[in-house]
Amino acid sequence: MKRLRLLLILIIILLSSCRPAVPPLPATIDRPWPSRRDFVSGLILVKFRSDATAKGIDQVHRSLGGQAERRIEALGIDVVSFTVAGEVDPWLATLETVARYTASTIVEWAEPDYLAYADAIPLALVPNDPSYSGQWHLPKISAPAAWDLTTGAGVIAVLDTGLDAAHADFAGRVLPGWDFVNGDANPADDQGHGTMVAGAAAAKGNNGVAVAGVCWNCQILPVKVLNSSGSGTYDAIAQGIVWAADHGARVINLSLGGSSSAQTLQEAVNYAWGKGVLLVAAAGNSATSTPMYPAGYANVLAVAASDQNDRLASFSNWGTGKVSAPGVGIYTTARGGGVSSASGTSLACPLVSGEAGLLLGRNPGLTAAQLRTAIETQVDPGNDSRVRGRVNVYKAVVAVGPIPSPTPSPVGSWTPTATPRPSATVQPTPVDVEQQVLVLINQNRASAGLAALTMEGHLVVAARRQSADMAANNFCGHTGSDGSTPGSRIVDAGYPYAGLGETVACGYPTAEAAVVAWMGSPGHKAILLDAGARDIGVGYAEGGTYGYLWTCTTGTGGGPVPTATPTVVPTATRTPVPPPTPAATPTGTPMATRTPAPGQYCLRCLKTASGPDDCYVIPCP
Ligand SMILES: [Ca+2]
Ligand SMILES: [Ca+2]
Repeated sequence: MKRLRLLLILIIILLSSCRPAVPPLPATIDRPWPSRRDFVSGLILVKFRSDATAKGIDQVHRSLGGQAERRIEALGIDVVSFTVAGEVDPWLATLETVARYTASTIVEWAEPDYLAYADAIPLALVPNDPSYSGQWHLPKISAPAAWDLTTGAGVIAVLDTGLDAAHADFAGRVLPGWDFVNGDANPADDQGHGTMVAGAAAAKGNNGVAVAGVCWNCQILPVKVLNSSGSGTYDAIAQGIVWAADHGARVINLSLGGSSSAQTLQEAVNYAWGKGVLLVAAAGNSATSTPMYPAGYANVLAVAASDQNDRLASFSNWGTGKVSAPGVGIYTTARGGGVSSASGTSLACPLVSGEAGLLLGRNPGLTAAQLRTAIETQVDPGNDSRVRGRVNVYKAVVAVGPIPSPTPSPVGSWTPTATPRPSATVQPTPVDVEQQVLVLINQNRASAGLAALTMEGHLVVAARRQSADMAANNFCGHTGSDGSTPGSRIVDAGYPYAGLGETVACGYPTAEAAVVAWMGSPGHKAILLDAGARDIGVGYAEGGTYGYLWTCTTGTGGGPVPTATPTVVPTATRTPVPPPTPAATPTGTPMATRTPAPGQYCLRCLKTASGPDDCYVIPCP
């Protein structure tokens, strides 16, 4: 018996030593893994480094048992399948495959392919009659007054279960779409959710049929990303977002959400936002302030649901930065014709997408950021402090103004205008773009419920020093050509050492592009959205092969060191701030901790997949 046991142990040892070598796991995983229900078994999403060769990628797939299924070309993300053996827990198999891919030197990152769900709660069908009288939500948001000024314009992409394009309330306004669930050109609705959502945004009004939407003249781009049971993969949603942005959408409606944040979804969102598309998403129906995705991303306008008394709907997610729109008992278009009624943030979301269409009808030149600002600021207070306020369509339409009609010149005095000057000669000055960065960062902070940062003269000196250094010496990073660090530059500038950190961006031609890039990167975003930050300095310079060099230096407030001689007078508008709060401990893998004099602070750099590391300045442990 004893011999048998020894033999068994020996066999086990031999089996163990025969296992193929597995690359080491990454040192840390910087976010909690989501619950098991939220992923697709046998699929993961992988981003290879841009310098990876086809041969290298093929070797990785072969050694790890993966197979490339398709590629989201614009994002450079591969959908990879792998076999899950019958006796293995599919979730653990997915985590292990993700970890093995992540450990490859030619992989930037890998993640599970998560699932998102439609956010509507269907109610009873109502008779197929013209039902405007039941549409309480339209007078509530002052849509009738807005229709006197415009009935809208522009393309709204509806990423959902598809669309019943034969419904009379969409006649003549449905563009050719795509079905990313079944891989065909017919995004027919096999569930009903998408048709309800599209009608809330854009059903034809005043046509004697069914219901009225908010934007009567918007074109609808149907993109099917949810299946017949109302769920969809992040990979399909990301493909749909990219496709819609590339096919003329000015607005993308996302009445869906998943509990997991994911790189693939975020990169798709940033791609569309970077192309000037407004993304509007349902906040979720979980009655929590915990974000759902894509609603939780900085570049997405999240919409909560309110009721007839402007209170938050019982099911609605909330957040102080979010707008609300009616989402209880909403009459809208039904699959197969006629009218249906439903509740959910899925119904609140398209009212805001329709609002964006009305704003575009009033002023087609509005940027996505301008649309968002008008929608978020032109709200009524509502009756619930858990959200920013309930949208008011009329106020927003008035706020964006009529299109200025050109003043006719008297015929006799008309002279040919000079050749337009190249845009380079009318570039904003560095001070202008530095201010733009501040405004954009503060918009992102407001969306996250955080206090605005104040431009601080000493930090401006530190930030401009780094941007000028990068421009003059043609590099992109945190260590200056003179050996200075973010921390030493803050101290040199005379700011008391309660500094937080520095972000740099290289090669982004506009303030908006630089801020979008920062917000799309978890490390940079964490610095700029740090709850403990009070002050900021922004520096901008041009030069070198990068062309455009941006630096933001943040501090916890407290103003200049009393003994130092400031080289720049702090701005007059600066208001007193509370005593500095301790800097948040950054997450990630500490790669190096240096302790520069005078020893009050430490620089902690986090390894990034490509480019310079993210560095934070923290109080020394
Ligand atoms: Ca189809
Ligand atoms: Ca109608």
